[in-house]
Amino acid sequence: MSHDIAAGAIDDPTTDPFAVAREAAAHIARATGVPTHDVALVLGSGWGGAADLLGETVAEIPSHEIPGFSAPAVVGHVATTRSIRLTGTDRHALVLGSRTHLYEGKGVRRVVHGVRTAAAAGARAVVLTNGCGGLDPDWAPGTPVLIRDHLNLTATSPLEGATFVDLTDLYTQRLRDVAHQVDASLAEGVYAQFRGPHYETPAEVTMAGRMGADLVGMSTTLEAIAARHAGLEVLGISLVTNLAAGISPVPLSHGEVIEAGEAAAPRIGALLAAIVGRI
Ligand code: 8IG
Repeated sequence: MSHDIAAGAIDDPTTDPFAVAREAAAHIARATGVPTHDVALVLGSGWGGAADLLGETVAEIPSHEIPGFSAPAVVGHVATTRSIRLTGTDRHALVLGSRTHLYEGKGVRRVVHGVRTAAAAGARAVVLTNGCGGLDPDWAPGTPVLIRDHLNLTATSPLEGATFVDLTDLYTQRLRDVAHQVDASLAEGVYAQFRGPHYETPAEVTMAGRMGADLVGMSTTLEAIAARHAGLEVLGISLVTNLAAGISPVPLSHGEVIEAGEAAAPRIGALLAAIVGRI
């Protein structure tokens, strides 16, 4: 089938990744019966159930069947893509239940394929969520934090060639204001993306803090850049699932991440539903 050829070839330099994204959007429209989506969400670590309160799930499809998408690599991630009709509206959210991480080694095009597909599916805004380490000892595991700006420490970009994109208001003030209307107490922070998959050393966390980071993680910044390039408004929300290495007296574990996500699920689910309803 033609979409398999395009999907397999997304890393081929002669393939247009935006053409694969259009194919993926066409597949989603066909498989969900929803011709266009209005907003998209990417669910990171700890956010698995957080979209359940958005509205009625109209369709749920295995993500790996969509052209250009690959199977999830992280335990605790959900490998489906859902179309949800937002409660009380005729608008639809496209919920990507997992993401491809840079550390998987599949290339940057795959990392940002989800947001490009969301744009091709008609979305005007994307909510990028993640689980991350926090540098502020006051942010207990389970604290949601709005991303105000980022440090892309991956030494790469999703954009190819002379594609100069302004990132001054990347995590738009407008959407952060919307989030603050829902919860005025939401903290904001600067998110630093490391390549991973190892967590940082305590020295690297100190470095990130001196460079201005409040949050450390392994996702989001490349997707945000690609989203802005594709014309999407971006809202980023991190769930602090652990104190960053050296801030916490105990070593980091993925189990702790899953636990913090489960404990925070009701709060972040309600938060997400209220925010997306107002976007
Ligand atoms: I969840 O402490 C989660 N993801 N880089 N550091 C990095 N990524 C993370 C962390 C963390 N916690």
